[in-house]
Amino acid sequence: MGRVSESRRILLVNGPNLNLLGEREPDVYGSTTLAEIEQSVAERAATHGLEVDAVQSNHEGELIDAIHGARHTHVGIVINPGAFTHTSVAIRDALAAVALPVVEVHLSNVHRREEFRHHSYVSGVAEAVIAGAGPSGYAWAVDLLAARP
Ligand code: DHK
Repeated sequence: MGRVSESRRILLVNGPNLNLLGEREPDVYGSTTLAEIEQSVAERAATHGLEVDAVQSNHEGELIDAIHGARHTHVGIVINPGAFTHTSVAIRDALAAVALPVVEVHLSNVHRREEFRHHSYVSGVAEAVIAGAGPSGYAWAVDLLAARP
C-alpha cells in the first residue's frame, strides 16, 4: 500500500502597497492585479507539484509572523517585500532565521529607479533576485525553488 506523500508548499509574500497592483502607478508596476499574480503563481507551482500559500500585508510584523509560520511547513519563500526591501533589517533577520531558500522578486527594475531603491536588505539572504521582469518574475522564482533538490 502506497504512502500518501505530504504536499510541498511554498510561501508567497507580498509587502506594502502591492494590494493596489493594477491601479497603483501602472506605468511602473503594470496592470496585473495581485489576485492575478497569486493565481498565476499557484498555477505555475502546480506544474511542479507544489502548492502555494499567499500572504500580503502592509504591516511589517504581519509579514514577519507569516515568514516565521513557514519554517516547519514550507520548502521555500518567494517574496516581494515592497518598500520594506530597502528599510527592513527585521524582515531580513526573519528570513535568515527560518533558513528556507528565498527568491526576492521586484516587478520593476529597482536599479533603474531612484538611488534609495538600489539597496536591498533582503538580497543578502536570498538565493536569487529577479527585478524588472514584471509578473513573470514571480513564476520564474517558483521555477527556481522547484529546481532545488
Ligand atoms: C515594489 C515596491 O512597492 C517598491 O517599494 C520597491 C517593488 C519596488 C517592485 O518593483 O515590485 O522599491
